[in-house]
Amino acid sequence: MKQRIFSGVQPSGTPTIGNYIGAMRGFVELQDDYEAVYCVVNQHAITVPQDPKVLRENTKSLTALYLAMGIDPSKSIIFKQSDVPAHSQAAWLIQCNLGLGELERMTQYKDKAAKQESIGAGLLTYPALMVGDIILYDAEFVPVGDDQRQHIELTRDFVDRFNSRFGNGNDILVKPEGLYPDHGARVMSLQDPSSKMSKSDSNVKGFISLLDTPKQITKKIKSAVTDSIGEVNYDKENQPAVSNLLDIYSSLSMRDIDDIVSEYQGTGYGAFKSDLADLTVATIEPIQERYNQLMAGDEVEDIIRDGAVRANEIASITLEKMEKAMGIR
Ligand code: ATP
Ligand code: LTN
Repeated sequence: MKQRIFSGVQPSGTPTIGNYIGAMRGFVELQDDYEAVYCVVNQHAITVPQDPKVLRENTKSLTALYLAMGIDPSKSIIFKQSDVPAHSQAAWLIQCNLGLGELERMTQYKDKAAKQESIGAGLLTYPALMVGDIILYDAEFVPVGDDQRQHIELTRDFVDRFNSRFGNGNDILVKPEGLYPDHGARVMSLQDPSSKMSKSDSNVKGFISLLDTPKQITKKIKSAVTDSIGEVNYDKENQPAVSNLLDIYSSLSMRDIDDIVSEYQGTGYGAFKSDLADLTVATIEPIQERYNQLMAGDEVEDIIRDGAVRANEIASITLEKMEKAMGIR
């Protein structure tokens, strides 16, 4: 039997090349070796304010992008989080076994809370929902970007705690491991190399979305911040912005950073940026073609419906085990 993997992306906007390089590209490769479950985590997205109409559209669009990238519903389960009630049910059981201090220490919470005028309680308890996503499917591996390490560690701690509190010597829940890419696990904003590229960034120049037009992509890369040194070098300390562009270049071309650096010696940033724009467009264009076909038909809705049935079957079994162990069933 194949080992199981689980991962999720929030429909809080359109995925960026950061999401693609850091996580989603890997989903496609992994589906041949693992039994893969990929979720559109719409309940996570509502931890910050969302326009209901836009959220519904982004949810369908993200599902179509998963498919357009090459996730194959005959191999993997693709589903929408809110279609499987076990996620919110498990999140409650999990919250009751997590410490407030643990949740307050999460850097994603601190970063996102700092950007909100008023902070919803769900933003703090968000990791409970994420722990639930992973453990409900007995996932052994979770492919994610670097920013999720702390949440994966929390999941591992939770599993140990739950098994020792309620397992009577047995392991009820499976302890997962994070799978992080070797390169591109943390793609930074094109406008600020000290902050993570994020699809919900209010400055759209900071990210490239998978649905940006070739013209927008080229413009965003050409106006990406660099520095006054004027040489293409990989030096995260002194040239963080150029190093970020090199990371993106290397991840998309599968070429070594050193090789790229030597190609652009003495040429300034112009040719380097222009080639990076072409490379990005060439990566994204075929995805967009399939995406447009999918959005024009009914297939996406059918796949979401089928995914919900398959996901419910697995998740309800784990939920029942948790409820029995805790004495509420
Ligand atoms: P939001 O802006 O709403 O917080 P996000 O762009 O940070 O969203 P998520 O949907 O939360 O993205 O993340 C989906 C996956 O993409 C996760 O595995 C996450 O680790 C990964 N990821 C997100 N941003 C980056 C990035 N800048 N570089 C590499 N991986 C990333
Ligand atoms: N928390 C993640 C998204 C996410 C996730 C998951 C990732 C929600 N549930 C389960 C992997 C497994 C984020 O903010 N990037």
